[in-house]
Amino acid sequence: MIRFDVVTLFDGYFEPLRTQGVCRRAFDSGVVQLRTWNPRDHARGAHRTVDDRPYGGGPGMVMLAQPLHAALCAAQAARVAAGLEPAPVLLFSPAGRALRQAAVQELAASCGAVLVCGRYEGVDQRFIDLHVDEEISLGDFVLSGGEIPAMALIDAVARLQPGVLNDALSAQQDSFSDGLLDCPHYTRPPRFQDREVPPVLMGGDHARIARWRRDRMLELSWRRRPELVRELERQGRLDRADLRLLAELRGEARDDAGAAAAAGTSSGP
Ligand code: 9D3
Repeated sequence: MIRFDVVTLFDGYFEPLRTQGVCRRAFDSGVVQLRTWNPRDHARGAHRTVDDRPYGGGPGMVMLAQPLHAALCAAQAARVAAGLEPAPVLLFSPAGRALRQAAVQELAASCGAVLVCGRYEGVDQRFIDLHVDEEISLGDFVLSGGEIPAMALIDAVARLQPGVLNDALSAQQDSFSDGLLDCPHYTRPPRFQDREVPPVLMGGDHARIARWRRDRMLELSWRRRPELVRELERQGRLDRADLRLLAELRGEARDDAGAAAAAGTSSGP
């Protein structure tokens, strides 16, 4: 069982997780639990204010520390009342470290976390200093708040829980679990709009199929995400056939990329 407590001004975002797809199955079976906490329910005054203008001036609004603090304390108290420890507090923020599968896997093996969703220009720094263990971003693009990143994390964790995916192997064999992008996939029919399935996949030679898939993973990763290939190389996780294909690909790049690559000053495409 893994439990997420989400501190958010927009709890409605999280409803679809409970009623759709893989996450729904995880919630229905109880392996993932989700509870939302709205800072507005802990805000003071007739207007239940949750934000204010930034000291020092500037655009936008800043989330008040007090309603966030009260919502977070309520969430942690509820965890303790349910017999759990208080959980690590993760803040979704554009200034966080980008989420990666290694962190998803770590979280999937834990009792969960409190996820705090930022809105507006940001969150009063004193709340962050007091409570936040880690700041997480979804990547270098601008969203309107942390709710969608929080949903992305919950989805990524839920599908790793035992019994949630139809096929346990597909969770295990994921891209990123093995550090490479996935190979192309094909299904029926054998011919579509004059395009055929690669013959090796129709041949039934499982060793050849495995090698073809591995080669396509390496080739795609090397073309699109050369840093992934370099990381596996550094970790010594490439076999001799992998290294032979890479040497071929690098030879090709010399033709395309010209003198710099030929001089050995470039290791990517
Ligand atoms: C000019 C400074 N902006 C930072 C890029 C202000 C700002 C924009 C958007 C501050 C907060 C937000 C709202 N975004 C999030 O809360 C957020 C986010 C994101 O925008 N991109 C990727 N990951 C995340 S996690 C939370």
